[in-house]
Amino acid sequence: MSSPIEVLIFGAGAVGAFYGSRLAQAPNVHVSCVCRSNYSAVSSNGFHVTSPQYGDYSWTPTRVFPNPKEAEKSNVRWDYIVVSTKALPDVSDDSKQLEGLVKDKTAIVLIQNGLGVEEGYAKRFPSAAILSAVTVISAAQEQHGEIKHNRWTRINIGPYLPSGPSSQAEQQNAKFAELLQQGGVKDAEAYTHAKLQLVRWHKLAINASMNPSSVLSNGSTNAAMALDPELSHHLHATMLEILTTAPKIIGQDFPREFASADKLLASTRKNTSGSRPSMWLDWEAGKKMELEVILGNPIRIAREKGFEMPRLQTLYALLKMAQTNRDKQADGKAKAKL
Ligand SMILES: NC(=O)c1ccc[n+]([C@@H]2O[C@H](COP(=O)([O-])OP(=O)(O)OC[C@H]3O[C@@H](n4cnc5c(N)ncnc54)[C@H](OP(=O)(O)O)[C@@H]3O)[C@@H](O)[C@H]2O)c1
Ligand SMILES: *[C@@H]1O[C@H](CO)[C@@H](O)[C@H](O)[C@H]1NC(C)=O
Ligand SMILES: *[C@@H]1O[C@H](CO)[C@@H](O)[C@H](O)[C@H]1NC(C)=O
Ligand SMILES: *[C@@H]1O[C@H](CO)[C@@H](O)[C@H](O)[C@H]1NC(C)=O
Ligand SMILES: CC(=O)N[C@H]1CO[C@H](CO)[C@@H](O)[C@@H]1O
Repeated sequence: MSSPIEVLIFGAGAVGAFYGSRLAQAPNVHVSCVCRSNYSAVSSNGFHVTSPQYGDYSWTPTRVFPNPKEAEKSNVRWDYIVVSTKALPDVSDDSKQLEGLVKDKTAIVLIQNGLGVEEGYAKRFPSAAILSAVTVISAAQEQHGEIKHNRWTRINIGPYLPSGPSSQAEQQNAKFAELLQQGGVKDAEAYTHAKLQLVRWHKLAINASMNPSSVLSNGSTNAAMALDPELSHHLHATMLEILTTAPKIIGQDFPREFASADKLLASTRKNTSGSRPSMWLDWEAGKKMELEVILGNPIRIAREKGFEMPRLQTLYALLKMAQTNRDKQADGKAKAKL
């Protein structure tokens, strides 16, 4: 048999561990992980996944590392390094962590929300293929190594090629989508650079409108916001701002099958199950929100091309200051205890 395809998952949280466990089912694929807080649990017991679609199963990664340095010492030549940390460029530049791991022919796969997540990797590793992926999965890691897949598996992946085609990146991109399919993810699909960027902007129309608005209105559910006349007007206008700016930046219209702002809001109104955006959950937990990739980067990317998105800019400015104030207060409280 030919030598196995070596995949390294960097940031084995809910998303990374779920897709890692699926890739491991494809023939002749080895999947290893870099874990952080969950290292000891995962290195002794592996992962346990519960899923309405794939059932309950255990998954033991080929190798488990406590940090990237240990992964480097293993001397494995990684075919794919999957990055599935939360994208927090204002907190840490995770691309730096991959130095020493990216070799000739290593492709870097980014499974992260938001916009502009690729730039740091493309700058640091100019000759590596960067594959950009967007998922709609709902999953959570509720305890060390315990992955709860709730619903949805769809993942779209496209080579990040802002300066023109590359047959190597396109080939690696198609292969990665095929491995996911072989692992049972039937709706994994390979896209072009432009179409994948349009997917990112389209997803942003939901996240960049709903998430900050939920936090700024002190934890409204998506449905409550879409049902309130003033808030619904605000969400609609914010979505339109994003959906009309993106095609001007990318130079291509949204494919017809992508839902309009009206449709997105109509389906949100129907779902009264009480779900709140993950940004609200992060805010409540006192964690840093994915503010830069959901709000800051899109505003800056548009501005570089001469476009302003004033509603988005307002949400960004207010929320960023709210986070700064919250963190200052928390620091103050921590110091007072000492
Ligand atoms: N969960 C979902 O349903 C969902 C759906 C769609 C998109 N997404 C997107 O997918 C991305 C990942 O989300 P997630 O829910 O999987 O987050 P998560 O469960 O918090 O996973 C992130 C993982 O990365 C680890 N990590 C971070 N920095 C690390 C480092 N320097 N070294 C080693 N490990 C590191 C974290 O370890 P620690 O525990 O030590 O912090 C954690 O295990 C985000 O961009 C998110 O927006 C998530
Ligand atoms: C936000 O809501 C919580 C309850 O979820 C409440 O305790 C808190 O006082 C509210 N904060 C503001 C500023 O209204
Ligand atoms: C509505 O949201 C809930 C919780 O996020 C989810 O369980 C349910 O499947 C959603 N319903 C529809 C119709 O999308
Ligand atoms: C983005 O929106 C999706 C769909 O509403 C949601 O599942 C996800 O948690 C959101 N992501 C963030 C970072 O808030
Ligand atoms: C030991 C430890 O910190 N475990 C963590 C495993 O991952 C979940 C979800 O990311 C955390 O909530 C746990 O604290």
